[in-house]
Amino acid sequence: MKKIFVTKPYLPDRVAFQEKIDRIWENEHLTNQGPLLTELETELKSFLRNPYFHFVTNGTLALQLALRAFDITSGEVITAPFSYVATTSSIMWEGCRPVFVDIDPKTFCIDVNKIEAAITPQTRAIMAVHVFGYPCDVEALEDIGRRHNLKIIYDAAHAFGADYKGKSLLSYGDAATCSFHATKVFHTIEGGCVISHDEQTHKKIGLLKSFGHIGDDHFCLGINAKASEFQAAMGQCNLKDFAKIIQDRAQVSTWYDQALPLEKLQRPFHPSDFSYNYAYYPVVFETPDICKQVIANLTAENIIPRRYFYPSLNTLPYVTNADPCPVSESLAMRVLSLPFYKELDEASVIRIADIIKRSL
Ligand code: T4K
Repeated sequence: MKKIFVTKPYLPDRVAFQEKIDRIWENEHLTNQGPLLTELETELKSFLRNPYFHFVTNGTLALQLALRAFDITSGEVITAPFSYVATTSSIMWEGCRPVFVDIDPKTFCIDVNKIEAAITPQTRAIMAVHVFGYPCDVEALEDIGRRHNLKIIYDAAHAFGADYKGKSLLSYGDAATCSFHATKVFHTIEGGCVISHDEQTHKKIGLLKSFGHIGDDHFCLGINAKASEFQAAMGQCNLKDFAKIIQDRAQVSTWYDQALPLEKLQRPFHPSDFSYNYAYYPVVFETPDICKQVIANLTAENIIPRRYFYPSLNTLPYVTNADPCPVSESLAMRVLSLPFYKELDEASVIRIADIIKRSL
């Protein structure tokens, strides 16, 4: 039987994609802000209702650029331990120390009530994560940032297409980043973006992502985070199909809701005035042993879920002097992201749910 993985990248209509590729052949412009990428950026600015948008080559460099945009290359950055490793690694790669603040047991996002106790004279920013595409407490974070003069940077890698209180989740904070990796709801094979809110920061990110120069004029230290026309071609096709992708993912989510014994599982908190993008379908089991049993039983039937997110990042082997984060550490031992993608059919969802029911 064919394996069912945690996700399957969306592939657009091949003829539509070929037409975009033909344009690349005609233009003979492969990268360095080509015409297809410029068009895609315009479409994404309009989709996200924000003109201060930069497409970059992945969601990790996006995080690094967001820190650099505010000259944060030393000191402490307060962050959430329950996320993909890139949230922490980007902070460390930029020469800062991650300071972990535990998560809220309901939302799985950073616990805003514990942040202020972690602020020191060395704190430069707060990098919070809209984990699985669900919102952090953005109002409380904005208030803390304002009162302590700290930049709020959101790792919104999972949040493309999620709206909270009438606007995109990507429009909160001093800056927000997203990933357009092949495994994401909207993807460009590899890709990502940085969103800011003023002309000066936007211009700075533009320089930083492109070696710090425009033609012969060199302004600052930069890096290469530029994207190719092939990424843009995939992005243009996928953005056109995005509404349908979300609609189909919502259907798969409903099938899971109906088939799973939800009274025995925990799911992330869904606040009011929030429109979800169906980025992931995580479930939390009562104990680590049950979780391990479910993984074993699914794997035995060629179904490969993923432990998004394990381990809790404060326990990474190269992180030193991190405080314990009991809520995150416990969640990381009990959480599983179930297979979840547009083409997953109802019969497969029922089969997965039956295996889980048997394991419980
Ligand atoms: N911040 C957060 C909160 C993030 O979650 C991420 C990335 C980032 C920052 C950094 O963004 P990027 O720099 O990646 O743009 C995957 C993704 O590679 C990663 O982008 C994502 N988060 C993370 C949550 O998941 P892995 O190591 O789990 O991927 P992998 O290769 O094991 O793929 C998962 C499954 O998907 C495979 O078992 C099979 C299927 N698959 C995958 C690919 C790539 C396919 O069927 N075809 C494919 O082409 O990290």
